[in-house]
Amino acid sequence: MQTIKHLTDEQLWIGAMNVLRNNDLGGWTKASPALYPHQWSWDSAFIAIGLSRVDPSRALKELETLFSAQWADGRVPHIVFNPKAHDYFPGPDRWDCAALNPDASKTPATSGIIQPPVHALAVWKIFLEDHFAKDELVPRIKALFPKLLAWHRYLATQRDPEKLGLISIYHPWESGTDNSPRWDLPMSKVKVGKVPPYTRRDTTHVKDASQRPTQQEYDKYLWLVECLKKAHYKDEEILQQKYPFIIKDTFMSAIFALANDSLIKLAERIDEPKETIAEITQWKERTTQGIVEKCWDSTTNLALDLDVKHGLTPISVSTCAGLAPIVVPGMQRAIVEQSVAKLTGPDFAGHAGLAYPVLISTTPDSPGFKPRAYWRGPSWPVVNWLFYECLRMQGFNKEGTDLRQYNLAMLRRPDSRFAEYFEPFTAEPLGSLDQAWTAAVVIDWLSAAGAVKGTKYME
Ligand code: 2M8
Repeated sequence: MQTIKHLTDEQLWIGAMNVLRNNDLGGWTKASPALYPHQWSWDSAFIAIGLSRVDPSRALKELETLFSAQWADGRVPHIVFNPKAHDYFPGPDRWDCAALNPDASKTPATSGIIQPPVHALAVWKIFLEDHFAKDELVPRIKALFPKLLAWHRYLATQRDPEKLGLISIYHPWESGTDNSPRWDLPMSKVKVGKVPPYTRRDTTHVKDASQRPTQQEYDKYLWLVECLKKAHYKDEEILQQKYPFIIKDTFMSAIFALANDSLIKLAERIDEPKETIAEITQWKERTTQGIVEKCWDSTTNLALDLDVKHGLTPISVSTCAGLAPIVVPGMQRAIVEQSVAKLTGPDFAGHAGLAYPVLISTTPDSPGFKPRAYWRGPSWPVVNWLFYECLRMQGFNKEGTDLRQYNLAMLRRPDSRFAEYFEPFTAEPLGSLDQAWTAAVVIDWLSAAGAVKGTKYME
């Protein structure tokens, strides 16, 4: 039997640093070398978390660059386009945001939708790293704070007009878990109209099409973009029109609660007014309540998304998003315990036959599971990182540390190459290699484990 020679901590560290350096375009980082040549919103937040361990100033710059493309209404677009990259579809012309919405960023051009708000957590991490140094970044953090606040206010108001504490999304791309079975039922109700012709670019980079969404799914994604354009990317118009896909996203909402917790801690440390802290606290508490009262399903022990277009019907699927309560600070203890049991149990990380006991995106026994397909089964190291972080936040140190060590073991295989996602039963690397956020979480994990220290990010 051939034995695989795993990378040492040192080799893994050097590899991760090089992935980040090679994707670094000066002040911001592309999500991956070829498949994703632009700046993605939540990728940048995770990248900043990794960078905070080696260069907090550069980490902050990542977010300052992202927020320089924030819209006047507070939204942070899911993609900030790199004007030099033309090999991604849909690009800025297709989104056409600046022509359709006066609040949109003109330069740089952006998409018109959002992604989960991990940013305040990243800024909090940067603040802590900087604090151990000399608090040099505080003036820059103070300057960024109002932008973070405007982003959260956009989410709390425009994306939750019902004040349920739950964030509405208008497109599977907004969830970050694009092709998850979470969206199968609501997307099956979307009837595709006339989509202008287009050529996909993703399948030229990922040759095995089974790892990417199907053509039918892509047509629907593009149809929703046409519908958003028709509504000028305006929340009021989207809500008034017969816009076909609006979901209360439980995972996005949980991340919002976590980010509000970070924003409160940040606000306290940089002496923001009491009223600001009270406002953010209200958002955080409302979300916690919303998830418990509306999303938690005690039959399956999962938090479910709700279909707004169909009377807030819970969407019953078994995906990692259902473990959202673990992400919510101050969540009821019994619900956290049940969610942790679910995460470590036979449906997810404890499933028989997994190559490594890590968190997979969809449970193998559920409809819609596909072990190689995008968000339908494979494991994402970056999602594992989020749950690792939150397990520890909830006091489940052993479970969190185990998750970190098993992920690192998988990523130490020489062929892992910081892939975007991994087949659960074979640990085959899938999607893009050299994915920036995978490298970033490796840097954070190795730092947390005390494994490697002291390399400079850039000379
Ligand atoms: C994937 O999404 C983009 C669209 O936004 C794509 O497939 O083209 C998702 O995994 C998303 O969560 C991620 O932010 C993005 C870049 O890594 O890729």
